[in-house]
Amino acid sequence: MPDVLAASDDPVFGLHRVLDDACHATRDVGLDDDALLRMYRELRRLRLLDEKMLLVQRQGRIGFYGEVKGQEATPIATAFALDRDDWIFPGLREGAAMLVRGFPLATYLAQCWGNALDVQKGRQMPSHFSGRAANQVSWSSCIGPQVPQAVGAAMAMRARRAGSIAVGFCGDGATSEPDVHNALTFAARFKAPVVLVCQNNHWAISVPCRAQTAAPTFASKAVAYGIPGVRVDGNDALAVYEVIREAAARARRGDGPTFIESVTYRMGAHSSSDDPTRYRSNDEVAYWAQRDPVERFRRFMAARGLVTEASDAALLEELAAEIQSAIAEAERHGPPNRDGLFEDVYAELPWNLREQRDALRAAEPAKSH
Ligand SMILES: Cc1ncc(C[n+]2csc(CCOP(=O)(O)OP(=O)(O)O)c2C)c(N)n1
Ligand SMILES: [Mg+2]
Repeated sequence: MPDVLAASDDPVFGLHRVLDDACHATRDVGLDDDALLRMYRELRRLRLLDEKMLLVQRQGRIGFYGEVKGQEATPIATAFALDRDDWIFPGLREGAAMLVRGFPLATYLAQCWGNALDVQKGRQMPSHFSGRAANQVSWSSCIGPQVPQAVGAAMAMRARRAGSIAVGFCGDGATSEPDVHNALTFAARFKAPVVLVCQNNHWAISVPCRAQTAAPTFASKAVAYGIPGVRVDGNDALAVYEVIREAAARARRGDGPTFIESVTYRMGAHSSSDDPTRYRSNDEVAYWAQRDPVERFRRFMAARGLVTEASDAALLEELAAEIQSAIAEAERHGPPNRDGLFEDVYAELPWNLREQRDALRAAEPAKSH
């Protein structure tokens, strides 16, 4: 197998890296030790969170879960690279960006139960994390729409002179959807203050990324849209941080969008409903396990003297306790208020919905309030 993560300077055909093969940083990306430790903690937390939540799903306590395993660097480094007021439009695997912004873990996890603690009031499938308090919009389950949504939001913010930008994510599979093409055309033509990121994790469920396009790389598509494209090592959190920061600064300056291909690998299954052993080889998985983004960052931190075996063990213990208590808190809530079915669409309920709401209240008075 050719080395997919070999460093190269060409922006759209090469690969932008900061960590070298020995996991040393080839330059300073402007994060101090405190920020690096926080970034490491977030990477570790997300890896452990997935592990624990998958067990929760297997125990039948939630119906579905979408793991991020192997792709943690992109959502975490993106959140570090953005301003707090910027809007995030995640796809399936970037929802945890909002945790970096301090969104409470139990409330975040309650989304998977769709219960009374869930800010979405139980209206979404599990693993569709969002929160107005964190400026993060839920993805739509359909593949692709979050990209035009990010472009529209970015243009709206410019019209309001808000000074913020938007970041929209999609997968390699989503690039075959018309929504992504429409969004890129529009964003480029109107210089929308947006950053668009394609996480090329090499698979769209069981379809390999090479089956999605005849283009040699996803980043190279940017050339035809007339905007800069960057192909970055998505398993190198420092490289992702650097390119997102630069693209965000460009968008904020009014110079328009950037299309970023983050080259990574989905180490786990597509979701808790998938069995990847039916369509991909163990050799491929082993190749990428050697390039695990969390392990590479740990090695970088250890070489810098910021992480030791003892500090790592203590961190894992602390994170396990934090996650366990957040899961217990999330799970303890009852179902959402049934009246919520009629809220948040109409300022004033039309007569037919009023009738339905009243009928529901009359049928189950104890549960509807
Ligand atoms: C419009 C649409 N078509 C098909 C699906 C079914 N589906 C769900 S996830 C997925 C694969 C997405 O692959 P990719 O965009 O690479 O994202 P990844 O899951 O790899 O993060 C598909 C086909 C869907 N949700 N929406
Ligand atoms: Mg994919």
